[in-house]
Amino acid sequence: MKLVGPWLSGYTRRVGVTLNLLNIPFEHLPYHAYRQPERVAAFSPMKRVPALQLDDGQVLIDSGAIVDYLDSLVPAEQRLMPADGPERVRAMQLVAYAAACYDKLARYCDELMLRPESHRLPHLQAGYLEQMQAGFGVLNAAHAEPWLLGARISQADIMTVIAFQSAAVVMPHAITGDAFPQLARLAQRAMQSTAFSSTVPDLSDLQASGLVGTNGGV
Ligand SMILES: N[C@@H](CCC(=O)N[C@@H](CS)C(=O)NCC(=O)O)C(=O)O
Repeated sequence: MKLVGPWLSGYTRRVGVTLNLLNIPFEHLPYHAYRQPERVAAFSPMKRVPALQLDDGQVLIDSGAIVDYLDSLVPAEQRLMPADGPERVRAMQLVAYAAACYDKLARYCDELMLRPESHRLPHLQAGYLEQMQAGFGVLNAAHAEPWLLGARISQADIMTVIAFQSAAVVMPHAITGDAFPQLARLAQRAMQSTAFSSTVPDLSDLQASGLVGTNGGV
């Protein structure tokens, strides 16, 4: 399999972490949707990442659809989403909150990356941050031990850790471990696994995208 997209893209990282946790080998093609659109287009006609090219040549898009497919490749006891019942509903809702936080972060980042400072709309950016804080608040309160659903790691942990870590890098004064201590602990626990630690975006990639300054700050 070939995974198209950089780790800077949290949705791509979601698929990378899933492949790692499920022990599915893959080749990583870290093409950037905005900086290398033609390379991305060779796999993904809408020039979006992630895209996953299967060994038979078929290309899947959309991280949610991709991780659902990947779960179908492994035995039930290894899957990263509960099959049914209240646990599945809870997992789906936690993933929905985490993905919504990431979506707001992506809009905020688009403002930083694509719009000249003089054309940015401060009330939009403040609104995105407020929505993120509300979403992270829900996830912070939902925490169980050691993972969000209890004993086993799930897609809820993957998307939550990725959204929280990404937001903490872009907004280090607002999205912090002090404000969301359970999420900070969850991220620390996840980073003990190479599934997560091997998919951290390069600082140079963040700088090239204008998301952090050259000293690592915003
Ligand atoms: N719902 C999609 C969102 C994918 C997405 O927003 N990808 C971003 C990078 S994180 C992208 O490719 N943006 C460029 C574009 O949409 O034109 C998923 O989960 O895969």
